[in-house]
Amino acid sequence: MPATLRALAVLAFAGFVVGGPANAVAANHDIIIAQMQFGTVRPLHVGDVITWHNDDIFRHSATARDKSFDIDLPPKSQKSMVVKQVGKVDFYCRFHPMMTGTLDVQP
Ligand SMILES: [Cu+2]
Repeated sequence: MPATLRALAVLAFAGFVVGGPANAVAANHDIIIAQMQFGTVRPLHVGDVITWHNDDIFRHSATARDKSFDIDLPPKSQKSMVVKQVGKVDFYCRFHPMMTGTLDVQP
């Protein structure tokens, strides 16, 4: 193909790589714990930050079944963590095992 077209193709490819999901800006996600339940968890990407908010008057935790994280949350506290692994991770509260949720992490 002509050199100019090839250059355009290379530029287009570079643009795709730079703008691709791997370089997406990390998003912040708030997961609210209230009335003994974990709130909505939106789809996540590696590098995103989750801030867990415990709005209850009880102590809770956000504990991964695969032990990849274990966040202790005293009443009316909040803590942040960076999402590091791809896949679905089920989590629960160590103090109230009926409280459960799932992180769905894309690359
Ligand atoms: Cu709890």
